[in-house]
Amino acid sequence: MLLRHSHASPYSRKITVLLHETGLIDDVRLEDADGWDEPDALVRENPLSTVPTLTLHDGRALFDSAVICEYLDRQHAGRAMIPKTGELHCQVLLDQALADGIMGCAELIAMEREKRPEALRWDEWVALKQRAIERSLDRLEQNTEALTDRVDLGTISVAVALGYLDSRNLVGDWRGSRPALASWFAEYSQRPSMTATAPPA
Ligand SMILES: N[C@@H](CCC(=O)N[C@@H](CS)C(=O)NCC(=O)O)C(=O)O
Repeated sequence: MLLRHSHASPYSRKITVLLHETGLIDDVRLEDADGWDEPDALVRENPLSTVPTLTLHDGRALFDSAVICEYLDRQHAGRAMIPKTGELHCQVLLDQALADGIMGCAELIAMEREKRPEALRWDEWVALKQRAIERSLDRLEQNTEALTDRVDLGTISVAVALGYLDSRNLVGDWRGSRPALASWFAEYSQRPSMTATAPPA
C-alpha cells in the first residue's frame, strides 16, 4: 500500500500513528505530498487533492482519513482501534469527530494567517474558529477521565489534534486552565507511535 501524506498534516499523522499502533507500518510505503501543489499523482487518485490518500494493492485509492482508518483497522489481527460494537464504538467516533473538528478550525486559522493576502484577512472568522477550539478543549478537559487508559482511534485523534495546536502555536497556552487534559496528553505523547510521528517544530 502507498500512503501519500505530509509530516505537517494532522490528518496524515492520525494514519501514521494508527499504522504504528496496529503493527501495519511496514506494510505501507510513505510518500510526501502537498495537496496545495495539486501534484498529478495525487490528483489522479484523489480529485480533492488532499492528504492523506491511501492507494491499495488493487489500485483503489482511499480518502479521507476517517475512511482510511476504518479500512486499516480491518487489516490487522490486534486490538481494534475502532471497537465494532458497544458503547465505545460511538465514543471513539465522536472523539475522532471532535478532534478532526479542532484540526479543521486550526487549519483554517493557519491558512488565514499564512496563505491569505494580508489585506483580505478576516479577524472575526479567526476569532470564531478560535472560540470553537477553546470550547472543544474545555469539553475534552471535562471528559479527560473518559480518555484515560484507552488507545484507539478516538484517543489517537485527540492527541494528534493537540500536537497540531502545539506545532503551529495556534491557541497559545491551552494547558493553563486544562491541567487534566495537559497531563493526559503529556503521558500519551510518550507512546512510541507518537514520538515516531512528531510533526516538524
Ligand atoms: N477531511 C480530510 C481533510 C484532509 C486535509 O484537509 N488535508 C490537508 C492537509 S492537512 C490538505 O491536503 N490540504 C490541501 C488542500 O486542501 O488543497 C481528511 O480527514 O483526510
